[in-house]
This record gives sequence, structure tokens and C-alpha cells, in this order.
Amino acid sequence: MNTRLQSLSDWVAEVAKLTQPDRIHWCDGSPAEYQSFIKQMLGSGDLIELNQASYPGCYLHRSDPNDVARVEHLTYVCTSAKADAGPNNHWMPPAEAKNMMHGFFDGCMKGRTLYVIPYCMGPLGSPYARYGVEITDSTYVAANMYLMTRMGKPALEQIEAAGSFIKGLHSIGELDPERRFIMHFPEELTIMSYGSGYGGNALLGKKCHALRIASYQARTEGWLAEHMLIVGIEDPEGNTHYLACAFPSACGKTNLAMLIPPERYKGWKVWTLGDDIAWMHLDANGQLRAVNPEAGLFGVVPGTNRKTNPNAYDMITRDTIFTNVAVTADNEPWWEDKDVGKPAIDWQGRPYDSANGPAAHPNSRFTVTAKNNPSYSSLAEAPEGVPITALVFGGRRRELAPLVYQAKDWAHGVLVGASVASETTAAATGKVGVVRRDPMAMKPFCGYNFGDYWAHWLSFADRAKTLPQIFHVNWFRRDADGRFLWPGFGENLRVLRWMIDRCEGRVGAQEMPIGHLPKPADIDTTGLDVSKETLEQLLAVDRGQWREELEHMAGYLKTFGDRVPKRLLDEHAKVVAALKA
Ligand code: OXD
Ligand code: MN
Repeated sequence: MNTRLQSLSDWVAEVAKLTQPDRIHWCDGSPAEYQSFIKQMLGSGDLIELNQASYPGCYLHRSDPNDVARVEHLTYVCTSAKADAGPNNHWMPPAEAKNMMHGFFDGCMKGRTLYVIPYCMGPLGSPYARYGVEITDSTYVAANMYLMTRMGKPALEQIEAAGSFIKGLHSIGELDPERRFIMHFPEELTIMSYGSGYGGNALLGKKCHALRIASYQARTEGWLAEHMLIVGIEDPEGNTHYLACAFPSACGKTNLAMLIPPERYKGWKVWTLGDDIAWMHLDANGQLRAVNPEAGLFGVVPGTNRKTNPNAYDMITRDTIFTNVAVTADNEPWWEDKDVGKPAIDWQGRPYDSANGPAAHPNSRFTVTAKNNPSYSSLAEAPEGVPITALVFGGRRRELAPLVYQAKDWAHGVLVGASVASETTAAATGKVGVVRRDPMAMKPFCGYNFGDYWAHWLSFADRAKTLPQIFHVNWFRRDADGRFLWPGFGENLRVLRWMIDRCEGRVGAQEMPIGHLPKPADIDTTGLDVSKETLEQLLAVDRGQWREELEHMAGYLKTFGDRVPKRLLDEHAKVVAALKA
């Protein structure tokens, strides 16, 4: 027995009986153990050593070509009542789902090692931290969990003291897309994932625990588990404001979290606290505070270069696991828009030929500890988290949504968040570039009915003392020829600055039916190739298009029936009326 917690040793024994591994390894989370995982995978061919002179400690994993993204159509929330999972989730009766999964897991670890991974989400010992144990038969998963979470002995000690943990059972199975399911049982705080080794499906601390299960727990306990980056913006006077921002997958959360201020913004600093997930609680003074449950980054690689994200570019030159990138003739990792080198071998290990498509998979990823990030905030490990000044929602929209607008108040902000829609990306299997509703960027991640989720968001208005201001941004608006109107990346700081000025009451706004928009003169475009006309286009609100948008939103809200809170419908009606006026 490797733990004094009976419920944990019983569970491990039960899983071992079902899955029949050759060996059981309890992860201690030490650097030596991580090195042993690397060595083992180099031996088995699961990892390929990259150029150790220029990329020390960096390795490449090539996944099965059928296993490169999250599989939303195979991801289920299994609550006793279907309505509790809501139309936003796939659902199966829990008993049926467990029965099917047990069939898959039966004997699946024969010849393999069963890893027991105790992990902590959030700063160790923080009142906001939560604990889980993942069982997996994948060394790649164990190594990634080492980089992404606080895993091993210290987490186990906390679990033993608390006596409870989230159970996550994972096997790569046969990597057969026909035998692949990601099942959540929020009422039992249990996850079962079979048939995929891809991050979002297999690193169970991330989407499965820190979003789907945690959002369910957060609702009953009065807090929020959100698909949000957390960033600190320090002005030249040394004042830092913390923002939490929700964008759908592969829409630039990592870039915004690691932004480098443009030349003109001397004295400004941007600090990263998290790039994907925020857990937010009201503290004793009624102030919303955020912690990042994760300890590492699992980011999209293509597009990362010295211009778009210099911090990330540097961060992934050492101690990084790359998945599905290409390699150069010098054995360096390569991806589309990397501004140096050229691909020799593509992500599938074939000699590169542009006729086969991109050299790196569009959803190729890096896994790296957050400590590698030069802009990692000293408060990222603070047990009490950071106070949040503003919440920002955004999507990838060619038209309609202006560069930025501010919600009129909290309830209107909840409608703004609920109305997020975005073009789909390669982060999930399926068609790319189709606009879909993605409320709060949580469509793939909310562990319960969206109707109840919006009601939970609205409840903060009655419970908090000071609530963050809520904004919406769209970095992706294009002109008639398809060109982006806004330069994005580091220049987004100009927009964040306007938001902070709004929160501090330092700047006015234009009152529009959809919210408060900046006066064009208040967005600093000095030194940018953004003309007055372009800025006007970026801030344009087309009433006809917005009326259609609100009609579409009304239809969407209807699909949640009587679970939609009346307050949200009232907010919707107010905007409709304002657009008519
Ligand atoms: C992610 C995602 O990997 O959202 O963060 O898909
Ligand atoms: Mn994400």
C-alpha cells in the first residue's frame, strides 16, 4: 500500500483488478521521475529527441494521426437527470455509460504500467486548491501531468489529509476512434476517458476536472470555474490591474496572457498568471479573486514567433514536450509561421511535401511548466489569488462585433458573455471556421445546463460587494477583402488600457444599444497603420446586423426552455428595445 488513505488504495486496487496492468507506479512528482519517463519514451519511440544544443530538454511526440484534438462529439456529462446536463452537453444515463466504459477498460492495461498520479489544481495548500488522482496507462500523460499540474507526493499528502479527491481513470486503449469516449459523472466527482492520448481528452486535470467537474462543484459552492486566462497589467506608476479573459480555444488566450507591450508603452509590464483556466471566488470582503488551477501551459504552437509572442517563443526553447510539430534538417522543431528554418519532416514523420498540407498539425502543441515563462507573475502561486478588475469575453468574428465594448452592468455583462459566438478552430475535431454559439467560451467545458449556469453567474450581482466590469473584444474583425482591421498581439494592450481607464473612471464612452463603446479618439493608435476610417470601421455597430444577431440569440436561448433565467431574457429584451429605438 502506497497511501494511508483507504479509499484511494481501494480504488487503485479495484481499477488494477479491472484493467490488469503488469506494473503499478505511484508517481512521486520528482524531477528524477520525470527524467525516467523521458528516458523510457525515448526508448519506446514515443518521444524523439530534438536538437539538444539549440533546444535543450525538448522532445517531440507524434500522436496517432486520428488523435490530434478534443472530441466534443464523444464527450459526455452523465448526470442522473438529462436536463441537468442540458442541451449544451451530450448525455448518457450514468449506469449505461459506466457499463460501456467498464467493458472498454476490462483488461486494457495488460502488458502496460498503471500510473497513479495524485495532483493538485491551484497553489498547493491554497483554500481554493482542489485535488484529484488520475490513473493512466500512458507515460506521455504522466510526463505531461508533471508539467501541467502540481503532481506527486505533496499532492498525495494533501489528499490524505482531506480524505477526498476527484477520481479520473484514463487509458489510451487502442486509440480507436470507434472506441473513444470522455465521460464525466459530476454527481460522483468521477471522470472516465478511453481511447485518446490528446491533452484535452487525456490530461484529466485540465478540461475534465478544472472545467467540467469544477464548474459543477462551483455552482453548488458559489464560485466560478471558467475558460479564462488571467493577466496582470502594470502601468508605469507601478499599479497592476488583473483581468480574466474568456476566448474560445485557439483564439489567442496564450498570446494575450504573455503579451509584450509595444515599443511606445515604455514602463508597462504584463504578467501572466494563467493562460487557459481561472477559478474565481468571492473573498470575505465580497471581492472576486482568481487563481490559475494549472501549473503549466499546453499551447497551440503554429503562429508562435518573435513578433506574435516573443515570450512564448523563448519559453519553448527548453524543457518542452512538442506534440505533432514538424522538424527541420537540423532536428529543430518547426511550425507554420515560425520565422526561422524550414521543415524537412512533417508532423506525421514523412518527408515534408506541401501537397500533404501543413508541416505541423494546425493543433500541434507545446507542454511546458509555467515557470519557464519569463513573464510569470510572482503572485501566480499566491494562495489567495489576485483581485479581478475586469472580465473580458471575446470571439473570432469577421464582422458584427466591434473591437471593444463594455457591458452596462453585471446582468447585461452576463448576456454579453452568454452571447459569445466564434468561428471554430482546429482545437476540436470538426469543421473549422464555422460561427457557433460558445457562451462564455464554455460550450465544450460547462459541466451542467447552461440555463442554470447563467443563473449562477447572475447570482453574483446579489452576493458581491464590488464586481468586475465586463467587456467584449473582437481582435479578428476583417474588411471586405478579408484583411484583419486590427494589428492584434502586443498592440492589444492599447485596448486593455482603455478598459482599465473605464474601470478607474478616467475615460468616457459612447452609449450604444449594445453597450459602451470607446470614442475613437480614446483608442491610442499612435504609430499604428490604422487610419481614422479603419478605426471607425472597427468601432461600427450595424443595427441591422445586431437585430439579426439578437434574434438568433433569442432562438438559441429558447433551446434551454424554462431553465433560462428571466433576468437574462429581460436583459435581452432591453437590448432589442434599444436597437429599435
Ligand atoms: C485547450 C483547448 O487546449 O481549449 O486549451 O482546447
Ligand atoms: Mn482552452
